[in-house]
Amino acid sequence: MATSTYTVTGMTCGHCVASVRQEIGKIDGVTSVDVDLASGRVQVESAAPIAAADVTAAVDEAGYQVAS
Ligand SMILES: [Cu+2]
Repeated sequence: MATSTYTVTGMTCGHCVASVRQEIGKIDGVTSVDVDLASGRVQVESAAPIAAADVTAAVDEAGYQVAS
């Protein structure tokens, strides 16, 4: 089990949260995605460690950015 945390910018409502959750959830091995709208913190749990680039790409796909 691996957990990684990211900060996502640009989310403004529950719809944004749902989009981010859905895109990250498509990544192979992801078991849970926790998004805090107020802080932009996204916690990703996966069976094995996943590449940060995959999460960045998924967030990008949803229309938001991962803060570096
Ligand atoms: Cu929104």
